[in-house]
Amino acid sequence: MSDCIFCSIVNGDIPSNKVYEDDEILAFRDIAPEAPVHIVIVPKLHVANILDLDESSDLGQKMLKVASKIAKDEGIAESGFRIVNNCNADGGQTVFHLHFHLLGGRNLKWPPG
Ligand code: IU
Repeated sequence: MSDCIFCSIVNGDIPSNKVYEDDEILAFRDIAPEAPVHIVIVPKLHVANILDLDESSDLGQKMLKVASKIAKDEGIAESGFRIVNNCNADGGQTVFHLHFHLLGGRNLKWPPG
């Protein structure tokens, strides 16, 4: 999608601090981190949010597996981490290209605000 910021990051028009990439998924460090480790995991395919994920697609599962792998690589697996998906206005979604946040490196409070 031409006016989507995460599509521009995926296609390289906007630089990002990449931590993982494969044929279907890109992960990069959040520009406004909320924790010492804050990584955004996105599908390369433009999907607006989790509601638009095709039922037959295994993309969500693959994104979660990537999140776990990155948590191990970043050294936060043992201490603990959180995977977040914000969906639509009340969920706090600001970028309408599906993404999971991987947060860790500090004691995260519950519930989020
Ligand atoms: P949200 O769940 O849609 O609110 O998350 C969007 C995130 O994308 C948010 O944490 C931003 O800081 C982050 N982000 C980014 O990492 N790079 C960007 O160019 C833009 C947003 I725009």
